[in-house]
Amino acid sequence: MYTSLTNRREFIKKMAKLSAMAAAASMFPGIIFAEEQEAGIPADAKLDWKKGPCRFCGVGCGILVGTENGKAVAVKGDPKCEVNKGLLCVKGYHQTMCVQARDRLTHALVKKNGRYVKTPIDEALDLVASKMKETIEKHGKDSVAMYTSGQSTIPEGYVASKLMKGAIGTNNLECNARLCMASAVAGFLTTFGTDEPMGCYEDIDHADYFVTWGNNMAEMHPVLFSRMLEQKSTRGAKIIDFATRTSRSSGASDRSILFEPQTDLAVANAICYEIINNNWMNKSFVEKHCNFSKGLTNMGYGTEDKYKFSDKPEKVDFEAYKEFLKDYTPEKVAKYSKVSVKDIKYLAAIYGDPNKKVVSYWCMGVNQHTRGTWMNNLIYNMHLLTGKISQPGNGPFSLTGQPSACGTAREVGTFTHKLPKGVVMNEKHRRLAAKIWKVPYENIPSKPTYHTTEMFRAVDRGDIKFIWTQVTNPLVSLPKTSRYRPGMQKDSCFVVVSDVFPTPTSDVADVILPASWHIEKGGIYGNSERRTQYWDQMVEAPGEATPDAWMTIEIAKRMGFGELFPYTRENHVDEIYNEYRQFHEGVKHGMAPLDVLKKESGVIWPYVDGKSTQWRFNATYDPACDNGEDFHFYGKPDGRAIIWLRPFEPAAESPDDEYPFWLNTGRVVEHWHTGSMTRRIPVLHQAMPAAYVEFHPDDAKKLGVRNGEKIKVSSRRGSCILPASINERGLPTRGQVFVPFFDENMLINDVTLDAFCPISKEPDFKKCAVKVEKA
Ligand SMILES: Nc1nc2c(c(=O)[nH]1)N[C@H]1C(S)=C(S)[C@@H](COP(=O)(O)OP(=O)(O)OC[C@H]3O[C@@H](n4cnc5c(=O)[nH]c(N)nc54)[C@H](O)[C@@H]3O)O[C@H]1N2
Ligand SMILES: Nc1nc2c(c(=O)[nH]1)N[C@H]1C(S)=C(S)[C@@H](COP(=O)(O)OP(=O)(O)OC[C@H]3O[C@@H](n4cnc5c(=O)[nH]c(N)nc54)[C@H](O)[C@@H]3O)O[C@H]1N2
Ligand code: SF4
Ligand SMILES: [Mo]
Repeated sequence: MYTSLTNRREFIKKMAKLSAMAAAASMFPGIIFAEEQEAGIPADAKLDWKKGPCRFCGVGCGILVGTENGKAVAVKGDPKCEVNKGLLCVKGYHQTMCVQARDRLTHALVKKNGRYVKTPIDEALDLVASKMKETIEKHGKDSVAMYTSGQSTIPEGYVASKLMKGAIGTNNLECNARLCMASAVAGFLTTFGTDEPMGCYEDIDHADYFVTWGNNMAEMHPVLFSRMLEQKSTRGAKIIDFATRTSRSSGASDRSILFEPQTDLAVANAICYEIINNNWMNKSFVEKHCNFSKGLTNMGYGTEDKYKFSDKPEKVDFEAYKEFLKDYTPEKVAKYSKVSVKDIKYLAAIYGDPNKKVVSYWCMGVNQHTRGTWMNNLIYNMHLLTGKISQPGNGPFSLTGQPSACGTAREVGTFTHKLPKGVVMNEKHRRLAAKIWKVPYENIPSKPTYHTTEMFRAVDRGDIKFIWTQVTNPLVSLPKTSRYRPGMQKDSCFVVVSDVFPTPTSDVADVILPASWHIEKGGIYGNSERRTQYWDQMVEAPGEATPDAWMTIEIAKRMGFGELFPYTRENHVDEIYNEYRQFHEGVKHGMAPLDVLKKESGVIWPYVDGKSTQWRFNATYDPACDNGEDFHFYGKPDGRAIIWLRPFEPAAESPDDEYPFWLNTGRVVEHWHTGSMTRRIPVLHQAMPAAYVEFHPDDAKKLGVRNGEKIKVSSRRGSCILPASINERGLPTRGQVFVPFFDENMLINDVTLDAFCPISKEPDFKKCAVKVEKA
């Protein structure tokens, strides 16, 4: 029933009557608009349509899934969902096709004498629970760990946290969102004292300029990008792509400005220098609502085995800030950023013009950065200095990548230091969690243990002896997998992997648990704009595949914690949400009740008196502002946001004589992360069958490299052989190569470096030094 990609293109050509949105969509081939979706569905089909969020990215498009005889046979965009208004991208439209893959995990597999043996799920769960218990008895609570995901649903994250932190009493719970938006969180907390964006997608309808800071929205947030294109074609809004690589986003932008990797720190400071130097600063806003602070510098890159870091921020005055910025005149910065003085001044003038509304967007270029927290702070600086924040069309907007990075990883808090409300270090927060979870307060340890990279280092060292991964594929997605794969293969650690397909991670598992996929279970996600999205189970899961939350509950029961997990299999999503919601009552973070979530295509929090709060910290929109001022940054005790003095510091590893190229890694529109799902969707796999290494044509010429030629990319850590790509999807700057990480046959993370931002602990997948040679 799905239209093929070729039919689809034909169809696009034939489409004459286009809405403004569809017109924008048709400018970009990754987008599928409503009429076309309908055309893929036979007119006589009697389908039962159910709503939910898309399985894939953090945009959080609403989908409608059409089922017939218990099978999902069609997907279309939900026209009622404010996020996408009926639009979808290629991944969204074809998503349910992955469940038809022949190698779907339908039964538990237990490794016996080196071979996987099909095992009844109850027996496999018995084994997992007894191993976990035994390990705790022998080696203590901190010898067991769970590693989960920003793609876990809210109930899944919630029961994982309750089991690990509340019942067992260890903070060994992390998730892949550490690799993704930890720097965004640290940025929010350091600048505003409270997490998540203040604005919402409606900003797109009001902004005059969109500045993207090293991300590729045309491929990674395609439906939002098409909303921006719509504003470009209807209102003349402008898109400025500021990046280290020419991508599809650059091609569709009004201006593409390239910079040398890592130097975004310096350019942001130069923009602030210009804002102040030209008297573009919004003085009254800064005087009323901001403080200035500086923190530790030269704090290292976390590459040592056990890395400890604690910052001691120091308040400074405006004069000190002005003095600090003197190192960042456009002339000085142009020299090493390779951004011209003219372009720096052009960017500064956009932020500085009081009559223009600006939204900044960023994602992994800024977050996966050894100074990722600083880079987040610096983007806020530009908006705070000009007062362009928390108003329709004006604001810094940190994009999330995964469908529930906000809802689950950040709000439920599946990080070592987090609780559903607040952090483990805070006694009040521990007391609240203990009360709602009905566990003794003393159960919840007050010290964080391992962040992601350290967790896998602890597995490698033998300190963690049991690890359970859910909804993530770390042996493809971790940095420096050349170290962590052998670590996970050691006999010292019992490895449990829950997935829907076999992966390079399940290859090293002692037990593989078969999970139900998205529409085969109910769930709740939270997208980039604080929108909570509910869906019901739509089809049955195959074989003994089971919802992740239910498997966690079954383990908890088998470990003797049954009383704390009194949920029913049929209704556990609702029951868990009702319990979880108690953590977030009040004007600052109130969440919508279930009946509202069930009715609507997503609801933005804070949900107060039956209404969503679209712009936080602005008294006109946000009932939590209570200091009598027009703006109130209530995350900070004095209600003021912080403008940070954050210098430029070099990357952890830079090109040198032996390894002369930068390696940048990332994604393509067709594939989702490690490709486990999208490579099993025929149209997506055919459209992008294999990874590649992308060269600048000048570098390719110098090296005599031709398209398709096999190239060995090596670093100090490992190597990977890939076909060369020149003038195809994108174009790195000279001296840089780019490799997407979706292909498990070409593991580029064997090459990447596990250096991280010392504040957020998020690794820098975007920069390390490599050499390239013909293989
Ligand atoms: N199709 C598709 N969409 C996805 C995903 C997917 O796998 N596939 N994944 C989702 C997830 S989880 C995420 S996190 C997002 C990621 O979304 P993006 O961040 O947009 O994508 P990436 O390809 O990871 O990052 C590429 C960008 O990193 C920038 N970069 C490299 N070095 C630097 C630097 O030093 N500074 C700055 N500022 N930028 C730099 C480059 O300019 C490049 O544009 O995508 C989400 N959407
Ligand atoms: N080189 C490089 N590496 C990177 C990045 C980069 O930019 N460059 N980006 C990093 C970022 S931002 C991210 S977010 C991570 C993502 O890294 P991962 O989370 O490791 O990647 P995914 O492919 O999303 O893994 C999700 C797994 O869950 C499985 N799955 C799907 N649905 C379900 C379900 O309902 N239940 C269960 N149990 N399993 C399910 C899928 O089959 C898949 O194997 O990668 C990081 N790694
Ligand atoms: S833009 Fe993201 S949420 Fe929307 S359809 Fe595409 S993958 Fe799904
Ligand atoms: Mo991500």
